Amino acid sequence: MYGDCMKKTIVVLTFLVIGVMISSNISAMISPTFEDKMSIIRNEKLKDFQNNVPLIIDSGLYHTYDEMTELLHNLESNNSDIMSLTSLGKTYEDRDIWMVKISDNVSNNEDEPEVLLIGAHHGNEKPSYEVLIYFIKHIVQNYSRKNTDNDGDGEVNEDPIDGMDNDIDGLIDEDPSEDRVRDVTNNTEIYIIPMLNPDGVEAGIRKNCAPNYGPFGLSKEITSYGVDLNRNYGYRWFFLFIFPKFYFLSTSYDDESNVYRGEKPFSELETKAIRKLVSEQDFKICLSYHTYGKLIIYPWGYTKLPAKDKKLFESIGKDIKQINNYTLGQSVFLYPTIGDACDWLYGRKRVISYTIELGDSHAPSDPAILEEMSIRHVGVNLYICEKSKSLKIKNRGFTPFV
Ligand code: 0X9
Ligand code: CA
Ligand code: ZN
Repeated sequence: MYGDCMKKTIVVLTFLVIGVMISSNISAMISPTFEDKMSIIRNEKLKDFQNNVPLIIDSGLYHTYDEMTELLHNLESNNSDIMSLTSLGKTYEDRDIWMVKISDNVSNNEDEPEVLLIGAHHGNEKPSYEVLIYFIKHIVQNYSRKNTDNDGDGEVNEDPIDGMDNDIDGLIDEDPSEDRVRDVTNNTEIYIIPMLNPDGVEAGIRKNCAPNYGPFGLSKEITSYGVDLNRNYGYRWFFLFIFPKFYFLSTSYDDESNVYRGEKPFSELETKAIRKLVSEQDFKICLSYHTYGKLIIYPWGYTKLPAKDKKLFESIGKDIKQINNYTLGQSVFLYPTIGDACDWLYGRKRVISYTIELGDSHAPSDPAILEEMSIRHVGVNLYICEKSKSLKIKNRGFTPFV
């Protein structure tokens, strides 16, 4: 009698628990809240960090480093009035880190707001450089073009790249404005580093390919290869020693780890190159492109405390969200980490910086998906250039400590 009752209770309880688990998962799938969405992506990413398998694809869909280099040289020589190509220095494997500048009077440093776009901190995140190559092409192809009826419907510039069907013809963003490209090019200075980590891209891996000599560089022999460049920026570096549990899994001083931060801040050639560029220019906004998760995330990433400019991050973020329809939030709620590009850019220089996590895989094989993603982010990039003109941020260059 007693045993029966017990059994029934256990069965009922089991069903109840399963029921709650299923329904909460289903509700997360139907109307994911910010936290639901973040926890799904978080789990996938933290798992991803555990595995070191290089990404091998040769679909021809993505540029190799050499193809990109050749393309950028060609674009520069055909558009030298508005585009310049410079090397920010070499990587460990002797590849140039290319930087494209786009502006009118491109060889002068004019008093125009400066915007920074970076791709491929992580070598296995293919779309992160493709969207920037596409953006460069879009600008040079449209700059000198008169306003065009791109979709042949008798109207001109009636559907700009804003993620909306402005002329209600069932198509989205099909007739962008050539004038807009001209205006942005003439009134801002756009610095684009499409592939910050070319060695990682060629190897198909997340980290770069430089040798490590133990976690703190103290070993005589090479112990492993590669640093996670998006952990190597020097902001709040020592927090890992104080709060190791908080950052567990997302950054590490184990040099074998996929999220190894490097022996010291800015130990890597690639992050040094960014630090130098940022010290010479006065950037207003930065977008750091990654894959994946369809996220727009902003500082802080190292603490749950809100940034001083949280309202501004939210308001610009909402405009970006209009265009790409991604999830917006503070990056710490993806997972806490130390030394990412955006925390340093904002913490040190008050550059309004976002990480954009593109799409839902590291290398979509469908060209239509890549194309759609690229067009949308032409819209995003143009928008932040326009926005940079009206941005006034207090305390630029101010850092409380470290
Ligand atoms: O972990 C990263 O570097 C970025 N994600 S990725 O999957 N592309 O590696 C996101 C960094 C965002 N910053 C924080 N979450 N603090
Ligand atoms: Ca200019
Ligand atoms: Zn990344």
